[in-house]
Amino acid sequence: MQFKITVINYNLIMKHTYTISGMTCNGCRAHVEHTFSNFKGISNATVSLENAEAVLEMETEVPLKKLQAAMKAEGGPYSIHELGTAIDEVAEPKKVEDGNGVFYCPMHC
Ligand SMILES: [Cu+2]
Repeated sequence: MQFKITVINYNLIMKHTYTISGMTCNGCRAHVEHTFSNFKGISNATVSLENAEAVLEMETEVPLKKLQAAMKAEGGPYSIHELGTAIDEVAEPKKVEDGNGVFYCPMHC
């Protein structure tokens, strides 16, 4: 008896959008993006400061808990949540104005 096994190699990329809280400037945005860009299983990460959202592209489902752990391990006031379910568990960082309308990020980024 003979078996013929055909492997179909398809590239199915899932895109998931998450809510990110704790970002106050573009440096924060870059930091979060960097964290997830280097995360195993994630092929691409795009973070929007304006929408407080991250779009993560992955080939296999990465559990939210793992993403949250990665975010926590990075330090900083950032956290990742299911889209639209961010709880304000992180106190709003204080913004300091220098008189020229420039805000400084508490993360110094
Ligand atoms: Cu920042």
